Amino acid sequence: MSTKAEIPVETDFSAEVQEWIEAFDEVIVGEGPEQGATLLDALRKRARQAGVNPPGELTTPYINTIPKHEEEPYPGDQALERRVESLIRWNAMAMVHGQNKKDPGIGGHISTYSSLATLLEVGFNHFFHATYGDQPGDFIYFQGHASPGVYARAYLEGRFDDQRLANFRHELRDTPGLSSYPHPWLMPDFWRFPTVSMGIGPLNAIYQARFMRYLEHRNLIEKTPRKVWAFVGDGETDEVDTLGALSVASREKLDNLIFVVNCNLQRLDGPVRGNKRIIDELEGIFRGAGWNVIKVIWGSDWDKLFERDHTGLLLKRMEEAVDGEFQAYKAKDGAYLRREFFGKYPELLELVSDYTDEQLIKLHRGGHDRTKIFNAYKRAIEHTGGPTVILAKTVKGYGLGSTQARNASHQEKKLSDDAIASFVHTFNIPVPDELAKQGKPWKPTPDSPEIKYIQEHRAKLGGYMPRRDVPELKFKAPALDYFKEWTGGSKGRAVSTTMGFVSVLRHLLKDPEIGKLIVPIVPDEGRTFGLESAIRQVGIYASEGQKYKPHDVDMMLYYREEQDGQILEEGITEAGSMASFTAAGTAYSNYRVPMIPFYMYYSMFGFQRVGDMIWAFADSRGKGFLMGGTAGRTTMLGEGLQHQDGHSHVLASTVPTCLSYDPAYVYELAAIVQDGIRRMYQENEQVFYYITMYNEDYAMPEMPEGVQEGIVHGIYKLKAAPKGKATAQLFGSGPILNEALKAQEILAEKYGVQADVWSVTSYNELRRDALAVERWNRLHPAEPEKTPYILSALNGSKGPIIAASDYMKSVPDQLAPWLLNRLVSLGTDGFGRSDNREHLRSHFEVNAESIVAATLSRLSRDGKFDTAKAQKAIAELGINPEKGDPAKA
Ligand SMILES: Cc1ncc(C[n+]2csc(CCOP(=O)(O)OP(=O)(O)O)c2C)c(N)n1
Ligand SMILES: [Mg+2]
Repeated sequence: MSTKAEIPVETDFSAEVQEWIEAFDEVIVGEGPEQGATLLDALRKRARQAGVNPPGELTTPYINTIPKHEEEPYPGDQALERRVESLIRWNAMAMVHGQNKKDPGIGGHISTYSSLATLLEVGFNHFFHATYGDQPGDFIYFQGHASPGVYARAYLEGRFDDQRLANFRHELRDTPGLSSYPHPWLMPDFWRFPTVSMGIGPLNAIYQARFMRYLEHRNLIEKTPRKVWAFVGDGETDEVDTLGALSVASREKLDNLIFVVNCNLQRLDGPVRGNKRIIDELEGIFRGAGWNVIKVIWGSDWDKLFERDHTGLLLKRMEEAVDGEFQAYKAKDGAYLRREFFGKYPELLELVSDYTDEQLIKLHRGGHDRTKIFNAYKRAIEHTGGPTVILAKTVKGYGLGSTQARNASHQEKKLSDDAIASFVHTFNIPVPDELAKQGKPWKPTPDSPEIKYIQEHRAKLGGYMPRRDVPELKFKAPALDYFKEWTGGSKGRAVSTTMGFVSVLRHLLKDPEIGKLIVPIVPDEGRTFGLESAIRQVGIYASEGQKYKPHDVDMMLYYREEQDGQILEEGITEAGSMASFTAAGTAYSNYRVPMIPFYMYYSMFGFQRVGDMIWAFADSRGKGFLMGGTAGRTTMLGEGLQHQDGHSHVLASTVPTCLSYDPAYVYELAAIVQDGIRRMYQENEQVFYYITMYNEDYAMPEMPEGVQEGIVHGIYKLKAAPKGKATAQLFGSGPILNEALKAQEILAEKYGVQADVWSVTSYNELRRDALAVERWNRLHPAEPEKTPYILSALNGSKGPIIAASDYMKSVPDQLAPWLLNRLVSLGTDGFGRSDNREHLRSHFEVNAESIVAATLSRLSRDGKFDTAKAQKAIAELGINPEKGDPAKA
């Protein structure tokens, strides 16, 4: 047992507190630490009873965080706002309902918005700024499935007419449609942030808030009270993406970030936490991660009951009930609630004895109570030093009669006539009878009090939301000449394309015009790519600067963190890095500053790991460069199966706006980057780039004359057959181009076969061009045929084509339909292995010997080379024809 003397004494307590401490010490010393713990536990419970939330506890009682006596009165006209909200509810429902009547199966959702309506409306009327002076306003990430409500508000505001609503999920008609969910690609004047893939919205919102700070700290935008609001489903919090970056927000003290979790207790199939309470769980998680948590659980009409209850039983009963029960209370009637909830304790039954069943069922949840929501939002925007989450308890399918709080609510698209009648009655909708019966959208005239009210409130907040605009940018991209150090070759020095890229990047960072716009992003791979010099040059962004003296401070390339640092060193999070890339790549619209992000990462951990984030980036009309480092299944040596990427180019080809390149030489890479900046920022094309870069060192040649066009289109002839006319064509990409060049020599010297060598920088782009040309030809049979770029480039070159790369065979195979000669693809299908490049290339059959063997074998089958000689050559080249297939190994 410890003695009093052993307990270290805190001296800075007040005398009064000191007495308490001494008393506590006595207990520990006299009765042992267990008794100390019991005492603490008792005190904590006592504190709770007295309404004191002991600091350090992760969950608090199941009541509103803001007590009634601290509430401010609601600043708006509640009755009028309720009417407006009812009209929006009506129109959202009528739009989805009508569309499904017209076109069964077209889908749409009514239950998500019905739970979210008040949470959004309080924001639209009192909080969401479209602008701050001449600066852009707040950013709102809407729950994707609540889109019908957002459209219905825009309809009341006069932004959409009846025809536009009639085109909900009818996007392919002559007039503009309304996309199913928030998609900036489909509605570029309206939506800013795609959110419907669960988890992507909240993750992007966190990094958006941080990127806003980054731009402020770097003096690229003005500091404003601008907020990022993310409306998140409670079911959506199951996604690791939703909760995985919470600590970023608290660490970075993002008080410009507000999450509102719509806790309607349900997801698609059923309850989110039937056997527990999701609000408690989320409170613990967010609080533990350092967020300011505001719970909005009960509506104002419960306040009276809490005041009446002197037994503490009401709270006790609430904390006994689980979400499955809370859901059932709203799916059933007042009698059920009385029996099952209040009925457990006679004192509680007594508490509501003067309430009718009708009154009981109308007891509101906090997320449907304007005053509670207003106060929570107000606290959230006033909170400083960190992010806030509002956990708002709501009812899924609120007010939708027999659809309310049912497990099947989420899928509900159409209401019965009875349900419509009850809807009109519940919300007291002033819609004319005829339209009500037909379930048709309706709005009052522009001079009605409802419309005037919302117009005035929006005008006060700077205009309509959501809205996306793109300012005209006068951007002048550097010409190719600007990169002459890199197009000039490495003068015999062996370097990698990665090293080449980093020096191109450093050059860009120094540029007096566009240098400040460059955003290098890296997930803890800076050293892998040799970024140390850039770290020294522009520093790593650290919102609080560098509070410590780095151990390597006396070295030239020390680890430099700065409040205005330019590099985003994200730590080990490809998803987070992608979110930063998204914030930076859309800054041209969101902040009116054309930031140019270069996100460098292990190519293996890109498209296949965060592919959905990349898809959302494309939907967002993002611009920038994804730089897939340590690329190639055989060039990335040693690391084995999980690191060696031989397929990211296949995946890149699936994203419509992604232009992907696999350059072999630094001059190719420089030409692609130059063209990319021009196309994206000067010509304002809606594309982005994926460029693979490798870590194999070799001498980089000087850029030959006249190849710039070929590089950006995807192919050019690098080296014609050494002696006379070629009878075979060798395609190479990335470092495997060097193997093709070696093969060209072996073929000529040992086997007397002449071959041309082509550098293919992008099969994906060549295929897209060929598909577009083919489509045009197909649709214009009477016109002279156009020729795809690949065929004009080849210009009648003779002989089979042997295409080798460090990527899967399906990459070159994409061109097969258009090539006039037989294509033989060599590639890295199959799982990687840990070994050196020589063994890897031999294993995957992409080395020079395999290219030679493939060429001779093809020529012999075409009757252009002796078959016995071809067989013998395979042995001479050291290839075992009976070895296992690497694609299956
Ligand atoms: C990544 C992903 N997985 C699955 C879905 C399909 N889905 C759409 S809504 C939904 C349930 C949403 O529940 P919740 O987040 O609680 O939102 P609520 O509609 O209840 O407000 C699911 C599973 C999706 N959109 N995205
Ligand atoms: Mg839900």
